[in-house]
Amino acid sequence: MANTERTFIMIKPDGVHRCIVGEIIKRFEQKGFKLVALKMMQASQELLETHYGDLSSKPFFPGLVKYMASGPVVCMVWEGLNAVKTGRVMLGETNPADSKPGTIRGDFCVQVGRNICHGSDAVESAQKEIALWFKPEELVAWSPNQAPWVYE
Ligand code: DAT
Ligand code: MG
Repeated sequence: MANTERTFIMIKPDGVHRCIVGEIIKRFEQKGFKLVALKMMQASQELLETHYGDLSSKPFFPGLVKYMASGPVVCMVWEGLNAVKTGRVMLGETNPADSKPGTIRGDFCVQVGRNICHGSDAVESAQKEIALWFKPEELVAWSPNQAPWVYE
């Protein structure tokens, strides 16, 4: 069952403008995770305020919402063994200055306020975020041919 853990990964407006969408999708594909849902959209301020609700008291909150609403985002659900934790490792630290080379933030950005991608931080928050950003019918049920080569 753990192989069906799901995480919500979002490419932020800077990642879209800077043409890193394909690179980020490539990394999750190549890792062996299964793409369950994918869409590009312009997020509303209301949706972003809900998504980042836990951070509403932070001084950077208004700037964060403005930045996230400043352009399109690419929203994805990826599934696999330890998808939440491993997804966060693949993204790197919140502050790109602390992110190791080889991680997405470590390789492609420099400042915390322009860190190009979002990833759920726990299984519970992943479930909440997936339900917030996707309708149930947008999650696609399918069996990748590679599954027996990714999992023993
Ligand atoms: P993460 O995105 O790694 O889960 P978070 O949930 O603590 O990090 O914060 C959400 C986003 O808010 C983060 O990706 C970038 C922004 N942010 C966090 N700390 C910040 C700060 N000190 N200054 C500016 N933006 C910040
Ligand atoms: Mg977070």
